[in-house]
Amino acid sequence: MNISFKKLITAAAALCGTVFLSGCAIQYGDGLLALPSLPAEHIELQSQINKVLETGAVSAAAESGANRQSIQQVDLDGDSKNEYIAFFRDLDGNYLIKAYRKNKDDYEEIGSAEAVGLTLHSIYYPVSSVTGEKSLAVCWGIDESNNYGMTVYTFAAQGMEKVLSVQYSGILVGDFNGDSKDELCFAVKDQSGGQLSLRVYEAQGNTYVLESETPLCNEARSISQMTLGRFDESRNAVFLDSVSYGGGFVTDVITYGADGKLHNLTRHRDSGSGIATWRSVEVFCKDIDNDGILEVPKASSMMSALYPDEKSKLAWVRFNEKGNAVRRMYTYHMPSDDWYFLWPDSWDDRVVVQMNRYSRLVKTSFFVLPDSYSINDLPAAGEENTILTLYIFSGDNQQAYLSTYEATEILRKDGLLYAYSLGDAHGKYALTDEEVLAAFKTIETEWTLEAYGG
Ligand SMILES: [Ca+2]
Ligand SMILES: [Ca+2]
Repeated sequence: MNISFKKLITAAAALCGTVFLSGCAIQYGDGLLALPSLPAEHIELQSQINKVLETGAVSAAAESGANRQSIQQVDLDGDSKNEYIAFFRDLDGNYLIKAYRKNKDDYEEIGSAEAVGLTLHSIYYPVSSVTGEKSLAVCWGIDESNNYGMTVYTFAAQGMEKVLSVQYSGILVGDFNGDSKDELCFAVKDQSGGQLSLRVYEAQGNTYVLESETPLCNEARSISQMTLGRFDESRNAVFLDSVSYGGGFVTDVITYGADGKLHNLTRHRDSGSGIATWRSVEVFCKDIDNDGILEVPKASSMMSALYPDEKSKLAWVRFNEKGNAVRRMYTYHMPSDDWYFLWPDSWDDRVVVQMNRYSRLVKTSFFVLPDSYSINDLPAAGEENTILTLYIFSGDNQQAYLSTYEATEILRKDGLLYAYSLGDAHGKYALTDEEVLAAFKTIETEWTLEAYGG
């Protein structure tokens, strides 16, 4: 190939704008980014890609997940040199996947597959051997109602081979059992009864085999989040947060027992209920105390029948291998307003919450109950009994509100001003300014640190 022809291809590729091999990815839907020119080493790859594009196919990119480029470099065989995987959609609307390996200056095609899917949802490269070989797992949207299918391909001398196809409601790819290979953990729904279960496949040789399966709790209706993390000092569990039948949320915590089988720590052994983890607010499992072990939030207030806002008071518990819950702390969680408050130990059940929403103000009062009171004449938050009031001001006159309520600013975020005021001292229930600031947390800032394996 002479120089001018190479230049021509480079220019053509830049016009098409379809190749990107580094972090500066073009993502369809996220805006097109024109490449001024391609690195010389990739020109031969571009000519392979162009052969596919000349058939009328277009490049395709996954709509979610970490691997969203239409051409991806991955070391599939563990020899520290990257292979290249390209995704296309052909004239008939089918997806086309092609894999290439660099061979001196050339790129040879090492595999090809066609697939039918409504959308290209996400792409994973699970580690399939202890020497670092990877397979390709492609997730497809198959209908409009959050049902997905995963197709898994392995790479061997004979090319790219489809070894597994699973329909699922939730997916997590990670090293669950600690053998340095990634398991494929699917939440699957029984088509007739609607029962959800966790199904774990593991890599064996050049394929994946169903290793174990166990049902989720009866209440679990649809998966909201799947997380791989530790449930005690040394052992992993898959945590599945689900929307509950009848409203609210539940969590299944599933680990490997001493018998090597999956065990669900939160599902009642006899009844199948997961009510021990139920809460009405949309809050999912998390390492709430930052000690490396995940806790599960559950509704906890003794007072929620009398004070409806108490439903947002959560106990964060760990489940041990016998399924017994151990409480770590309480929080007051308002996911709709992006904040929570670490419930002081001294407050126990003697402090209750009332929230009032106005057009430009949300006011949350924490106040002390008297020693005795009548259920027919419930105490309300007032000047005498309030320990702490949290405010969220919105709109234009936030500074004026701050003065009016004699409140102290905590922070400003997304056009909102979070503030507080302390009530008169209430003995052991009283908080200092420092304690308020240490206990107040915003939710969004923490979410950005979490990986969500959806
Ligand atoms: Ca593993
Ligand atoms: Ca923890």
